[in-house]
Amino acid sequence: MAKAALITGITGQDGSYLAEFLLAKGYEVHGLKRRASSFNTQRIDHIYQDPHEDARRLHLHYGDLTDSSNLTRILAAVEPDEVYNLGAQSHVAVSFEAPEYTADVDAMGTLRLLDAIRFLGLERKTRFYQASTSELYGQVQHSPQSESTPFHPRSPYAVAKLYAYWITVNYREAYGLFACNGILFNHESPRRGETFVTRKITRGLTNIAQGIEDCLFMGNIDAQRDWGHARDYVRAQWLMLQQGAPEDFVIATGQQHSVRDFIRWSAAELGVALRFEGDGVDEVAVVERVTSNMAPALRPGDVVMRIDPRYFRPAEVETLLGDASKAREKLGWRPEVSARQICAEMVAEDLRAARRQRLLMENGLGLPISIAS
Ligand code: NDP
Ligand code: GDR
Repeated sequence: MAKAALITGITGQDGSYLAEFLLAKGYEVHGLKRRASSFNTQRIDHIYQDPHEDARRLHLHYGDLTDSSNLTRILAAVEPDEVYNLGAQSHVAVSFEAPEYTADVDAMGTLRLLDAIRFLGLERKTRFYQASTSELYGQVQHSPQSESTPFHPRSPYAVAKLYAYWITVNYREAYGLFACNGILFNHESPRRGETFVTRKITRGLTNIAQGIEDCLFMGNIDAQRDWGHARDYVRAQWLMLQQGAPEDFVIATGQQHSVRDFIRWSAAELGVALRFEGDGVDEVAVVERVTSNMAPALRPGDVVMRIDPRYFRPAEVETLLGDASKAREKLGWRPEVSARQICAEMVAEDLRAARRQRLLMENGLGLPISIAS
């Protein structure tokens, strides 16, 4: 019998890669999808299977982490071997604007799922993965951060995820549930949401290079992150649920770069050398040289990035760097893609989209795309 998995957040970056990964392993994959006024399944359209096909192995269920009765009904119907709780209001800056909703989905949503598993008597059958985060470390107490580094969350998102982390540990200790926290550091891909910093940069700069936009407006470009590839990280999520006993694991590359580095690399992928000038809110990125035909709209002296304080956060996480030794030793996991390679892959994808958009616009068929975050 094929194993069955339920993925909340299947329409998101990680959910789409995990669904592909589990289908390739022969799983029956069930996904929770939110009702929206327009289609929100673009990331999984390529693996969609028609509900009329008898042999299909991907099933989507309407649902929401704020709705217990619906979660209970889906769990009762699917009786999954594995649950991956990836669904979340996942944007840190947005969590300052919608703190209560973020807590409801990210903290209470996790409790609702765990308690539904218990209520249905599935705690001996169903293994549970919780999408925990390096944001738990927030104001970091020690570097690099490992499973034993103390937490100090710095946003409503991180505080909600702290509750989710501990309720996962609690259901493991109290009820013997096979439940694991993956403390994942930032991971990116061409499927990354457009308002997260890496995708905002690759999409913004490719649009600017093609003459679709004029300038990228950024927040704190001194922030330092440990960026890995989402495809590498979903493999770690699965590995955690295949162990003999449930444990929590840090997943990271152990390499750190600044947002400014990511801007510089993205421009370099387009054959554009940038110079950063000025300080603080007056800092700008200026084109120094253009050495390719990928940026026909740019000339030396053009300003392609400015700072806009609206993108500063009320409390910032300045620096994150992970120590994934435990995952390396116990899971045999290691990252295969570097931050620089991820940047190249993202720029290549976004350049294709920007060129398409420019062709449409030149033929009177398209409107400029907004790069606001
Ligand atoms: P995304 O923002 O790409 O995806 C989030 C998913 O959650 C989407 O499918 C979204 O649905 C769904 N969702 C949002 N609100 C609800 C709700 N109320 N009920 C049900 N589903 C909901 O996130 P990622 O794929 O990047 O991240 C996956 C998980 O991992 C998240 O929990 C995130 O917090 C966590 N995480 C991510 C890291 C990263 O660097 N990517 C690092 C560490 C942790 P819709 O498509 O309809 O919006
Ligand atoms: P993060 O990711 O907050 O780490 O959360 P994000 O890409 O949003 O920000 C990373 C850093 O870049 C700085 N920054 C900007 N960020 C955005 N979004 N837009 C900007 O214009 C900008 N300018 C500078 C931020 O201040 C920050 O320091 C992500 C999410 O996926 C979470 O769900 C996950 O838990 C963590 O990663 C690990």
